[in-house]
Formats: sequence, structure tokens, C-alpha cells
Amino acid sequence: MIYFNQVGYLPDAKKLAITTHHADTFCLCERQTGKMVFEGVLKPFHDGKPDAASGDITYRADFSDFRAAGEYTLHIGNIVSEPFAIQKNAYHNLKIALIRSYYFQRCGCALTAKHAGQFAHACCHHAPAALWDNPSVQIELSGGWHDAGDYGRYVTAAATALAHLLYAFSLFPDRFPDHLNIPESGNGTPDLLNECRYELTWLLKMQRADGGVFHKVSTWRHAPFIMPECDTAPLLAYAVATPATAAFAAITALASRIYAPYDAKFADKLKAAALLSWDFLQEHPEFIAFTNPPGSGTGEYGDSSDRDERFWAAAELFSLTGEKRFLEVFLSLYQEDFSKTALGYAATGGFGALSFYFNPVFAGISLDGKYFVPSAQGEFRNSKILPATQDMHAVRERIRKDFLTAADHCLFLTTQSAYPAAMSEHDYHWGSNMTLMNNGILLILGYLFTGNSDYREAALAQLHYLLGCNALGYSYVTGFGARSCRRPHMRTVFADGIDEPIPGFVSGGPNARPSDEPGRRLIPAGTPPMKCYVDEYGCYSLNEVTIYWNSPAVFVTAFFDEAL
Ligand code: 9MR
Ligand code: ZN
Repeated sequence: MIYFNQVGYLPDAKKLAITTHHADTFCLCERQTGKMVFEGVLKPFHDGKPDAASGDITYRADFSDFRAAGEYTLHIGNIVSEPFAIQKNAYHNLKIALIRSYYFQRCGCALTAKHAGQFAHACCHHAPAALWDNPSVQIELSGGWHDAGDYGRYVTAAATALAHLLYAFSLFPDRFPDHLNIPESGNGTPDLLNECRYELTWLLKMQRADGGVFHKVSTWRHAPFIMPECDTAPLLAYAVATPATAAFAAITALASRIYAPYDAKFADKLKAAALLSWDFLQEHPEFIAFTNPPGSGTGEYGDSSDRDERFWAAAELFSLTGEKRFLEVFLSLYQEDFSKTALGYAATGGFGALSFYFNPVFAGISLDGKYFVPSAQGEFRNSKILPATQDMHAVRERIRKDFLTAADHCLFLTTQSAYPAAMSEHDYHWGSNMTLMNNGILLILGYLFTGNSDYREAALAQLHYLLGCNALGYSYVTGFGARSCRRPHMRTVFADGIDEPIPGFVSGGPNARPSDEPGRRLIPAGTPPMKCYVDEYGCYSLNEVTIYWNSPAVFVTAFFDEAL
């Protein structure tokens, strides 16, 4: 087989295909005419030694020098690839579908035929939720996105997805159109923001009057594989916890900054909510962890510390208000020992670091030069701007170094990997495609901070892996690529009776230690990590989708797709 990006390549980018088939040369032919347009030498990778993550001995076909747009097939001996495109906007439809996936996850409203086509369905989960430990208290918590293949709505997961999406927007604001065919399309606000607002509007409801934030709203156990409107089990608001409260404060503060130019009233509401949760955190310096009450089976999203969420909240509130009290907490938490580059749901230090790095107080300061552009959203509102002190510059420089160290590690892993991805053989865990895409973000930051195109190329390699240049030759995005996954662990996709999956969903991907029964049964012992994947509905630890696996893919794809 030939492994390559099934969605296609940008004309001027590096273009690689990988094979385990030994031959001397390869060629590229025009799809329509069969005419050979490029010939090259197949190069053994790693001197013919097997690759740790895939177990494969591989050869590389490098056709980077061929730049003409068109549709082609690759030929190695008598093996022929599926056709693929080289074109300028190769990832445009992908970007749109990845964003539109969030519309398909909307909860508490009907999905209409106009916007959802054959995937339309009735309104779901609209009943009020009861406090899980006091059912006489009912709260209206409808709205937001279903988290994943299940119908739960979880605050830390939501904050993470929103962070990837809103940072993508704030760094590349001109890449998000307003014509994605969602209900708000055409209202003059980019649809990414329209879609995120749907989630933020729900998120605001998750805040208690005292500022504490419920960790999640879901049923007691996961629904069977039925459509969401058929899932009428009672909804419950689970306990307040500090990681959720701090992540809430962080994301509402960030959102307040981003939405201000579009809707000042909404921005003010977000800001007030962020401040209220901040006050709750000050009154509760202790870590209030969340664990599922015994017997409850929906997502737990456990965490071992809330320091990094508090760090993130302090950073975003400082970026929003410029107030010293937030800066002080931020600088003190920066000294603590947690990752300052992690962009996940339990480890959020990277978001705090990003916020500080792009803080408007540094506007006009360019450590590297041309790529630091504080966005239109980057202005302090209702506050005085503190002049940046020496300390602040020093921390900012350390943040830059932290990110570059992480990006360099990703670069190193990519050069070591047969299917060039920033993934060591130990990185194939539940949701490995999030690590892959988050590493794509780190590489993009490396590029933005230095202008060194090696980072950019490596970032693109992560997208190539996601879309088929991997040891199984799967494209892990539904509806994209000749061999894309078709049976994601997603209740709607299973229950809707439609053969095609809903397009634009990123599968969790290979997991060397599957937790689900079919995955354990179907993957033989000793299978190399990159091959531990099965495209089956039952494989929740291999083939589920979630809002925070799509979101870093939106970031990476938007970086490579300038089209509107
Ligand atoms: O993405 C989560 C993964 O990192 C964890 O290992 C796993 C087990 O705790 O849970 C995953 O999150 C799931 C969540 O609990 C419920 N919704 C679906 C999520 C993706 O599988
Ligand atoms: Zn719902």
C-alpha cells in the first residue's frame, strides 16, 4: 500500500508518501490521462531499520519538487494509490467541515434540514436538570454541545475545545468565514464565533450564584445507542469543582476579549461571570476535585490538581483587565511545577502561557519580529494598562523558550518517525490524535515565534498523518479521504440509520492499551502502537470523537488554509 495525505497537498509544501513496498523508483501520474508527470527515487528510511511506533520498514517517495495543481495517482511497482489532489486550497473544505461538526453536536435545539441535511433531528435534552444530590432543586441547563459520542456536557472539556478554537481565531482572525450554513450564518460575525457562542451561552448557565461551576450536566449513566432526542433519562447537575470553576473563569475571560468588538453586552456578561468565578476561587484556595459519585457512569474528566487551571484563569483575567491582582497570582503560579505548554483538558498550563505571551501589554514588542501581531481583540477594556516590567519581560521570554523547547521536541520526534509524526511509540493512548494535533499547534507556535519553516513543515506533517499518511492508511476524519473512518463511536452516527457518517469528525485514533471490549478482542497482542486501531462503533477508546479532538485540528487546518 501507499500511505499519503488522502485529502491532498499544497502546491509549494513538502510532499511525502510512505510505503513498505521495496522498489527503486516511484512515479506520479495524472489521474485523467494516466500520463507520467514526475519520477523519483524511493529512499529507505532509517537505513532499513524498523520504526518503533509502527514496526514498519519504510521507503519514502518525495515529490515536493512537483508543484502543478491537479489530480494524480502515485505508482510504486504495480501498486497504485487512490487519486488525490495538489491544489491551493487543499484543506478548505476540511476546515469548514471540522468547524461545522460543532453544529452537529448542538444540544437543546432541533437540527434543521436546512443546516443539517439528512442528519437533521429533533430537539434533545431540553428538560431542566436536577441537582444530583438534591433532586428537588431544578436548574435550566439546556444548550451547548454534546461532548463526544456520548451526550454529556462537561465544563473542563468545553473550556479546552473553546480555547483551541478561540486561540485559532485570535491568531488567524481572517480565516473564518460567515457562510458555513449554520443558523447564524450571514449575521456579520464569523461562524466560528457564532458556533462558540452557542457553547458559551450554555456554559454561563453552569455557574452557580456564588461563582462555583458545576463540573458537568449529564444523565446518571450513558444513554444506549439511540438518537439524542430519544434520550429522556433525567439530567443531573453534578458537583461544583475548582478545575471546572477556574477553567470557566479562564475561558469566559478569553471569550470576553474576543467577542468585545462584535457584541459589547455579551462581552460584559462574560467578564462579570469570569470575575465572579475568580472570587469563588479566592474564597476556596483548596483543590475541590471532582469524582463521579459511585454508580454514575458518564465522563469523569478527573484532575489531580487545579494549579494549572488557576494559572490559566489568572493569565486570561490579566489579559482582559490589566489588573495587578491577576498578574501577581499568575507570576506566582508560573513558579510552580506543572507543564506550561500543555493544551489539554486536565493540563491547561499552555493556555495560560499563551495568554500571557500574547498579552496586549506587550503589543509592539517583537522578540523575533514579524509574527507577533496582537489581534484586534488585543486591547484592554475598562482598565489602565500597566507598563510591562522587567519581570514580565523575563517571564514572557521564558514562556517563549518553553514553547520552543516543546516545538523542538516535536520536530525531533517527527524526524525520527517513519510516518513523520511528532509521536513517540509511547504517545499512542486514548485520544492519541489530540496529542498529534496539539503537537501540530506547538510546531505552529514554533514557526510563529521564529519564522523557521522547519516548524511549519513539521506541523503540516501532523496533518498528513491525520489524513492518511500513517501505518494503517486511515484518514481519521469522517468524510475526508478515500479510506476515512466510517464507524465512529458516536450515538447519532450509529442511530440515525444513514450509511454515511456525519462528516468532519476527528476519531481518537490508535491506542496501545484499549479499554473497550471489541478493541481488546480485535487487536492482536504485540500489535505496534500506531496500528492499535479499529474502525468499529463499539471501540470507544479508539474510535470516539470529542469536541476537544476536533478543536486542535481546526487550529492546525486554519493555519494551513487561508481561504475564506
Ligand atoms: O478523552 C478522555 C481520555 O483522555 C480518557 O483517557 C478517557 C477515560 O477517562 O476519557 C476520555 O474522555 C471521554 C469522556 O470521559 C466522556 N466523553 C467521551 C470522552 C472521549 O472518549
Ligand atoms: Zn442533547
